[in-house]
Amino acid sequence: MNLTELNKIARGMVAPGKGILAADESTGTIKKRFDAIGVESTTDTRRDYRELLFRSNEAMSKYVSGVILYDETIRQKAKDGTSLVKLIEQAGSIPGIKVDKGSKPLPGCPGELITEGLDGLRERFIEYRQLGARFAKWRAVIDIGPGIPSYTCVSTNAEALGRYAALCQEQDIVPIVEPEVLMDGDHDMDRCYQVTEFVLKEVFQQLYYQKVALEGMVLKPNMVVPGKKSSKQASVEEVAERTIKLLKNCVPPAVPGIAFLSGGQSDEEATAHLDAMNRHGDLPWRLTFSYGRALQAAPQKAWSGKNENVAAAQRAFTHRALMNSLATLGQWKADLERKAA
Ligand code: 5MM
Repeated sequence: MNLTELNKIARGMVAPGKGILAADESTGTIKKRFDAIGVESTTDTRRDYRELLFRSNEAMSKYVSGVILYDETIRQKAKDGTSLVKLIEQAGSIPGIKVDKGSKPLPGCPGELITEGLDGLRERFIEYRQLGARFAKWRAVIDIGPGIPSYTCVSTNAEALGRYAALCQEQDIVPIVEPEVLMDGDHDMDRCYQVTEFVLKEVFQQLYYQKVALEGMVLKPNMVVPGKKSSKQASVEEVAERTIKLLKNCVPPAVPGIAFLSGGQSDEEATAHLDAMNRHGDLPWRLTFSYGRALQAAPQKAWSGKNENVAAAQRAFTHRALMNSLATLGQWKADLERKAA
Protein backbone atom coordinates (compact mmCIF):
# COMPACT_ATOMS: atom_id res chain seq x y z
CA MET A 1 0.00 0.00 0.00
CA ASN A 2 1.30 3.46 -0.91
CA LEU A 3 -0.18 5.53 1.90
CA THR A 4 1.31 8.82 0.65
CA GLU A 5 -0.48 8.36 -2.67
CA LEU A 6 -3.74 7.23 -1.02
CA ASN A 7 -3.68 10.25 1.29
CA LYS A 8 -3.03 12.58 -1.66
CA ILE A 9 -6.03 11.20 -3.57
CA ALA A 10 -8.25 11.28 -0.48
CA ARG A 11 -7.33 14.92 0.17
CA GLY A 12 -8.01 15.74 -3.49
CA MET A 13 -11.49 14.19 -3.17
CA VAL A 14 -12.34 16.56 -0.33
CA ALA A 15 -10.45 19.64 -1.58
CA PRO A 16 -11.94 22.98 -0.47
CA GLY A 17 -14.79 24.11 -2.73
CA LYS A 18 -15.17 20.65 -4.29
CA GLY A 19 -17.16 17.49 -3.70
CA ILE A 20 -18.12 14.19 -5.26
CA LEU A 21 -20.80 13.44 -7.85
CA ALA A 22 -22.40 10.07 -7.06
CA ALA A 23 -23.38 8.88 -10.55
CA ASP A 24 -23.15 5.18 -9.73
CA GLU A 25 -26.82 4.27 -9.93
CA SER A 26 -27.10 0.58 -10.71
CA THR A 27 -29.23 -0.34 -13.75
CA GLY A 28 -32.33 -0.82 -11.60
CA THR A 29 -31.95 2.53 -9.79
CA ILE A 30 -31.27 4.60 -12.91
CA LYS A 31 -34.34 3.01 -14.51
CA LYS A 32 -36.42 4.32 -11.60
CA ARG A 33 -34.91 7.81 -12.06
CA PHE A 34 -35.57 7.70 -15.83
CA ASP A 35 -39.12 6.37 -15.32
CA ALA A 36 -39.81 9.49 -13.25
CA ILE A 37 -38.87 11.74 -16.20
CA GLY A 38 -40.45 9.55 -18.89
CA VAL A 39 -37.20 8.33 -20.44
CA GLU A 40 -36.58 4.74 -21.48
CA SER A 41 -33.47 3.37 -19.77
CA THR A 42 -31.15 1.87 -22.41
CA THR A 43 -27.37 1.64 -22.69
CA ASP A 44 -27.46 4.66 -25.01
CA THR A 45 -29.78 6.88 -22.94
CA ARG A 46 -27.74 6.14 -19.82
CA ARG A 47 -24.58 7.01 -21.77
CA ASP A 48 -26.10 10.23 -23.20
CA TYR A 49 -27.26 11.38 -19.78
CA ARG A 50 -23.96 10.73 -18.06
CA GLU A 51 -22.01 12.24 -20.96
CA LEU A 52 -24.06 15.40 -20.52
CA LEU A 53 -23.02 15.59 -16.88
CA PHE A 54 -19.34 14.89 -17.50
CA ARG A 55 -19.23 17.48 -20.31
CA SER A 56 -20.55 20.20 -17.97
CA ASN A 57 -17.22 21.88 -18.01
CA GLU A 58 -17.64 24.54 -15.34
CA ALA A 59 -19.18 22.13 -12.82
CA MET A 60 -16.69 19.36 -13.48
CA SER A 61 -13.56 21.49 -13.47
CA LYS A 62 -14.42 23.85 -10.60
CA TYR A 63 -16.78 22.05 -8.21
CA VAL A 64 -16.55 18.27 -8.73
CA SER A 65 -13.48 16.60 -7.27
CA GLY A 66 -14.47 13.08 -8.29
CA VAL A 67 -17.22 10.98 -9.86
CA ILE A 68 -18.44 7.60 -8.65
CA LEU A 69 -19.18 5.44 -11.69
CA TYR A 70 -21.08 2.19 -12.19
CA ASP A 71 -19.48 -0.83 -13.86
CA GLU A 72 -21.27 -0.13 -17.16
CA THR A 73 -20.26 3.55 -17.20
CA ILE A 74 -16.56 3.06 -16.49
CA ARG A 75 -16.40 1.02 -19.74
CA GLN A 76 -18.52 3.37 -21.87
CA LYS A 77 -17.46 5.78 -24.61
CA ALA A 78 -18.99 9.15 -25.38
CA LYS A 79 -20.66 9.62 -28.77
CA ASP A 80 -17.37 10.88 -30.28
CA GLY A 81 -15.52 7.76 -29.07
CA THR A 82 -13.75 9.38 -26.07
CA SER A 83 -14.07 7.21 -22.99
CA LEU A 84 -16.27 8.68 -20.25
CA VAL A 85 -13.35 8.19 -17.85
CA LYS A 86 -11.21 10.41 -20.11
CA LEU A 87 -13.87 13.15 -20.07
CA ILE A 88 -13.76 13.14 -16.28
CA GLU A 89 -9.97 13.20 -16.20
CA GLN A 90 -9.79 15.98 -18.82
CA ALA A 91 -11.94 18.13 -16.53
CA GLY A 92 -9.42 17.56 -13.73
CA SER A 93 -11.79 15.34 -11.76
CA ILE A 94 -10.98 11.88 -10.35
CA PRO A 95 -12.82 8.76 -11.59
CA GLY A 96 -14.06 6.29 -8.97
CA ILE A 97 -16.11 3.11 -9.04
CA LYS A 98 -18.92 1.54 -7.04
CA VAL A 99 -17.82 -2.02 -6.25
CA ASP A 100 -20.55 -3.39 -4.03
CA LYS A 101 -23.07 -5.64 -5.72
CA GLY A 102 -26.08 -4.31 -3.88
CA SER A 103 -27.85 -5.50 -0.78
CA LYS A 104 -29.73 -8.75 -0.15
CA PRO A 105 -31.92 -9.97 2.73
CA LEU A 106 -29.82 -10.82 5.79
CA PRO A 107 -30.60 -14.38 6.94
CA GLY A 108 -32.32 -14.54 10.32
CA CYS A 109 -32.98 -10.78 10.37
CA PRO A 110 -36.36 -10.03 8.79
CA GLY A 111 -36.44 -6.66 7.01
CA GLU A 112 -32.68 -6.15 7.18
CA LEU A 113 -30.04 -6.17 4.45
CA ILE A 114 -26.43 -7.17 3.95
CA THR A 115 -24.31 -5.70 1.17
CA GLU A 116 -22.69 -8.26 -1.13
CA GLY A 117 -19.71 -8.19 -3.47
CA LEU A 118 -16.59 -9.34 -1.61
CA ASP A 119 -15.92 -12.45 -3.71
CA GLY A 120 -13.35 -11.77 -6.42
CA LEU A 121 -13.01 -8.16 -5.30
CA ARG A 122 -9.19 -8.11 -5.42
CA GLU A 123 -9.25 -9.08 -9.11
CA ARG A 124 -11.99 -6.54 -9.86
CA PHE A 125 -9.92 -3.80 -8.23
CA ILE A 126 -6.98 -4.67 -10.47
CA GLU A 127 -9.18 -4.26 -13.55
CA TYR A 128 -10.89 -1.09 -12.31
CA ARG A 129 -7.52 0.48 -11.58
CA GLN A 130 -6.47 -0.24 -15.17
CA LEU A 131 -9.71 1.37 -16.34
CA GLY A 132 -8.78 4.55 -14.42
CA ALA A 133 -10.49 4.27 -11.01
CA ARG A 134 -8.50 5.89 -8.21
CA PHE A 135 -11.15 5.47 -5.53
CA ALA A 136 -14.05 3.11 -4.87
CA LYS A 137 -17.31 3.03 -2.96
CA TRP A 138 -19.19 0.40 -0.96
CA ARG A 139 -22.57 1.19 0.60
CA ALA A 140 -24.10 -0.59 3.58
CA VAL A 141 -27.80 0.03 4.18
CA ILE A 142 -29.15 0.20 7.74
CA ASP A 143 -32.85 0.73 8.25
CA ILE A 144 -34.48 2.04 11.43
CA GLY A 145 -37.77 0.50 12.54
CA PRO A 146 -39.39 -1.33 15.45
CA GLY A 147 -36.66 -3.61 16.85
CA ILE A 148 -34.17 -2.80 14.09
CA PRO A 149 -31.34 -2.41 13.35
CA SER A 150 -30.15 -5.61 15.00
CA TYR A 151 -26.58 -6.07 16.17
CA THR A 152 -26.28 -8.82 13.55
CA CYS A 153 -27.09 -6.37 10.76
CA VAL A 154 -24.80 -3.60 12.01
CA SER A 155 -21.84 -5.87 12.77
CA THR A 156 -21.98 -7.95 9.57
CA ASN A 157 -22.26 -4.82 7.41
CA ALA A 158 -19.41 -3.14 9.32
CA GLU A 159 -17.25 -6.22 8.86
CA ALA A 160 -17.93 -6.22 5.11
CA LEU A 161 -17.06 -2.51 4.90
CA GLY A 162 -13.78 -3.25 6.68
CA ARG A 163 -12.94 -6.15 4.34
CA TYR A 164 -13.72 -4.00 1.29
CA ALA A 165 -11.68 -1.02 2.55
CA ALA A 166 -8.63 -3.18 3.35
CA LEU A 167 -8.70 -4.77 -0.12
CA CYS A 168 -9.11 -1.37 -1.69
CA GLN A 169 -6.03 0.05 -0.02
CA GLU A 170 -4.03 -3.07 -0.87
CA GLN A 171 -4.61 -2.12 -4.53
CA ASP A 172 -3.81 1.59 -3.92
CA ILE A 173 -7.42 2.63 -4.37
CA VAL A 174 -9.00 5.01 -1.83
CA PRO A 175 -12.08 3.48 -0.18
CA ILE A 176 -15.18 5.57 0.33
CA VAL A 177 -16.77 3.86 3.32
CA GLU A 178 -20.53 4.43 3.18
CA PRO A 179 -22.68 3.15 6.04
CA GLU A 180 -26.06 4.71 5.24
CA VAL A 181 -28.67 4.87 8.00
CA LEU A 182 -31.88 5.43 6.04
CA MET A 183 -34.19 8.36 6.77
CA ASP A 184 -37.32 6.59 5.51
CA GLY A 185 -39.11 5.90 8.80
CA ASP A 186 -41.10 7.85 11.37
CA HIS A 187 -38.27 7.87 13.97
CA ASP A 188 -37.13 11.10 15.55
CA MET A 189 -33.74 12.76 15.40
CA ASP A 190 -32.54 11.21 18.69
CA ARG A 191 -33.10 7.74 17.30
CA CYS A 192 -31.18 8.63 14.13
CA TYR A 193 -28.35 9.91 16.34
CA GLN A 194 -28.27 6.72 18.48
CA VAL A 195 -28.34 4.34 15.52
CA THR A 196 -25.77 6.28 13.48
CA GLU A 197 -23.47 6.43 16.50
CA PHE A 198 -23.76 2.66 16.99
CA VAL A 199 -23.07 2.07 13.30
CA LEU A 200 -20.05 4.41 13.08
CA LYS A 201 -18.51 2.97 16.28
CA GLU A 202 -18.79 -0.54 14.82
CA VAL A 203 -17.44 0.56 11.43
CA PHE A 204 -14.35 2.27 12.88
CA GLN A 205 -13.73 -0.73 15.14
CA GLN A 206 -13.74 -2.98 12.07
CA LEU A 207 -11.53 -0.59 10.10
CA TYR A 208 -9.05 -0.82 12.97
CA TYR A 209 -9.26 -4.64 13.24
CA GLN A 210 -8.75 -4.95 9.49
CA LYS A 211 -5.75 -2.58 9.41
CA VAL A 212 -7.28 0.12 7.26
CA ALA A 213 -5.18 3.32 7.21
CA LEU A 214 -7.57 6.11 8.15
CA GLU A 215 -5.41 8.69 6.33
CA GLY A 216 -6.20 6.93 3.06
CA MET A 217 -10.01 6.80 3.17
CA VAL A 218 -13.09 9.01 2.96
CA LEU A 219 -16.22 8.45 5.08
CA LYS A 220 -19.63 8.86 3.43
CA PRO A 221 -22.24 8.97 6.20
CA ASN A 222 -25.81 10.20 6.54
CA MET A 223 -26.49 13.36 8.50
CA VAL A 224 -28.43 13.27 11.77
CA VAL A 225 -31.99 13.99 10.62
CA PRO A 226 -35.47 12.89 11.72
CA GLY A 227 -37.17 10.20 9.62
CA LYS A 228 -39.15 11.58 6.66
CA LYS A 229 -42.40 10.43 8.28
CA SER A 230 -41.57 11.86 11.71
CA SER A 231 -44.06 14.40 13.05
CA LYS A 232 -41.17 16.43 14.48
CA GLN A 233 -38.91 17.92 11.84
CA ALA A 234 -35.65 19.75 12.68
CA SER A 235 -34.13 23.13 11.90
CA VAL A 236 -31.01 23.46 9.75
CA GLU A 237 -29.00 24.48 12.81
CA GLU A 238 -30.20 21.44 14.83
CA VAL A 239 -29.16 19.07 12.05
CA ALA A 240 -25.76 20.75 11.78
CA GLU A 241 -25.12 20.72 15.54
CA ARG A 242 -26.20 17.13 16.13
CA THR A 243 -24.30 15.85 13.10
CA ILE A 244 -21.06 17.59 14.13
CA LYS A 245 -21.43 16.35 17.72
CA LEU A 246 -21.93 12.80 16.49
CA LEU A 247 -19.02 12.88 14.07
CA LYS A 248 -16.67 14.35 16.68
CA ASN A 249 -17.57 11.43 18.94
CA CYS A 250 -17.05 8.76 16.27
CA VAL A 251 -14.62 9.80 13.51
CA PRO A 252 -10.90 10.07 14.28
CA PRO A 253 -9.17 13.23 12.98
CA ALA A 254 -6.80 11.07 10.91
CA VAL A 255 -9.64 10.68 8.38
CA PRO A 256 -8.99 13.44 5.78
CA GLY A 257 -12.61 14.07 4.92
CA ILE A 258 -16.26 13.27 5.26
CA ALA A 259 -18.43 13.43 2.13
CA PHE A 260 -22.11 13.20 3.03
CA LEU A 261 -24.83 11.36 1.13
CA SER A 262 -28.07 13.30 0.62
CA GLY A 263 -30.32 10.33 1.43
CA GLY A 264 -33.62 11.76 0.15
CA GLN A 265 -33.27 15.30 1.52
CA SER A 266 -34.41 18.00 -0.88
CA ASP A 267 -31.67 19.63 -2.96
CA GLU A 268 -31.75 22.80 -0.92
CA GLU A 269 -31.90 21.05 2.47
CA ALA A 270 -28.83 18.98 1.62
CA THR A 271 -26.96 22.17 0.66
CA ALA A 272 -28.16 24.19 3.66
CA HIS A 273 -27.16 21.45 6.13
CA LEU A 274 -23.67 21.11 4.66
CA ASP A 275 -23.26 24.88 4.66
CA ALA A 276 -24.36 25.20 8.31
CA MET A 277 -21.85 22.55 9.37
CA ASN A 278 -19.02 24.26 7.56
CA ARG A 279 -19.94 27.60 9.15
CA HIS A 280 -19.12 26.06 12.55
CA GLY A 281 -15.45 25.92 11.61
CA ASP A 282 -12.80 24.30 13.83
CA LEU A 283 -13.44 20.81 12.46
CA PRO A 284 -10.73 18.14 12.34
CA TRP A 285 -11.75 16.86 8.88
CA ARG A 286 -13.00 18.49 5.68
CA LEU A 287 -16.78 18.23 5.23
CA THR A 288 -18.12 17.97 1.70
CA PHE A 289 -20.79 16.32 -0.44
CA SER A 290 -21.03 13.02 -2.27
CA TYR A 291 -24.57 13.54 -3.46
CA GLY A 292 -26.53 11.47 -5.94
CA ARG A 293 -30.12 12.68 -5.91
CA ALA A 294 -29.40 16.16 -4.50
CA LEU A 295 -27.08 16.89 -7.44
CA GLN A 296 -28.95 15.07 -10.18
CA ALA A 297 -32.68 15.52 -9.61
CA ALA A 298 -32.64 19.01 -11.19
CA PRO A 299 -30.61 18.15 -14.30
CA GLN A 300 -32.62 14.95 -14.85
CA LYS A 301 -35.85 16.91 -14.82
CA ALA A 302 -34.45 19.62 -17.09
CA TRP A 303 -33.11 17.04 -19.56
CA SER A 304 -36.12 14.70 -19.76
CA GLY A 305 -34.33 12.73 -22.45
CA LYS A 306 -34.41 15.49 -25.10
CA ASN A 307 -31.35 16.66 -27.03
CA GLU A 308 -32.61 20.22 -27.13
CA ASN A 309 -32.60 20.26 -23.30
CA VAL A 310 -28.94 19.30 -22.84
CA ALA A 311 -27.76 22.87 -22.24
CA ALA A 312 -30.55 23.52 -19.72
CA ALA A 313 -29.71 20.27 -17.90
CA GLN A 314 -26.04 21.26 -17.77
CA ARG A 315 -27.00 24.65 -16.34
CA ALA A 316 -29.14 22.95 -13.67
CA PHE A 317 -26.29 20.60 -12.77
CA THR A 318 -23.76 23.45 -12.67
CA HIS A 319 -26.04 25.45 -10.41
CA ARG A 320 -26.40 22.63 -7.87
CA ALA A 321 -22.69 21.89 -8.01
CA LEU A 322 -21.89 25.58 -7.38
CA MET A 323 -24.37 25.80 -4.48
CA ASN A 324 -22.79 22.75 -2.85
CA SER A 325 -19.29 24.04 -3.56
CA LEU A 326 -20.19 27.22 -1.64
CA ALA A 327 -21.60 25.04 1.14
CA THR A 328 -18.25 23.27 1.54
CA LEU A 329 -16.82 26.71 2.33
CA GLY A 330 -19.74 27.84 4.53
CA GLN A 331 -20.51 30.56 1.97
CA TRP A 332 -23.91 29.46 0.59
CA LYS A 333 -26.89 31.80 0.90
CA ALA A 334 -30.54 30.94 0.28
CA ASP A 335 -30.95 34.04 -1.95
CA LEU A 336 -28.51 32.53 -4.42
CA GLU A 337 -31.14 29.83 -5.07
CA ARG A 338 -33.87 32.43 -5.56
CA LYS A 339 -31.70 34.51 -7.91
CA ALA A 340 -30.99 31.48 -10.09
CA ALA A 341 -34.69 30.62 -10.22
C1 5MM B 1 -26.24 7.21 -6.91
O1 5MM B 1 -26.83 6.17 -6.16
C2 5MM B 1 -25.92 5.26 -5.56
C3 5MM B 1 -26.14 3.86 -6.03
O2 5MM B 1 -27.36 3.37 -5.60
P1 5MM B 1 -27.83 1.87 -6.01
O3 5MM B 1 -26.75 0.95 -5.62
O4 5MM B 1 -29.10 1.70 -5.23
O5 5MM B 1 -28.08 1.88 -7.46
C4 5MM B 1 -26.00 5.39 -4.02
O6 5MM B 1 -25.18 4.50 -3.35
C5 5MM B 1 -25.60 6.78 -3.68
O7 5MM B 1 -24.24 6.96 -3.99
C6 5MM B 1 -25.79 7.09 -2.22
O8 5MM B 1 -26.99 6.55 -1.71
C7 5MM B 1 -25.85 8.60 -2.06
O9 5MM B 1 -26.82 9.11 -2.93
P2 5MM B 1 -27.88 10.13 -2.37
O10 5MM B 1 -28.92 10.22 -3.44
O11 5MM B 1 -28.38 9.56 -1.08
O12 5MM B 1 -27.10 11.42 -2.17
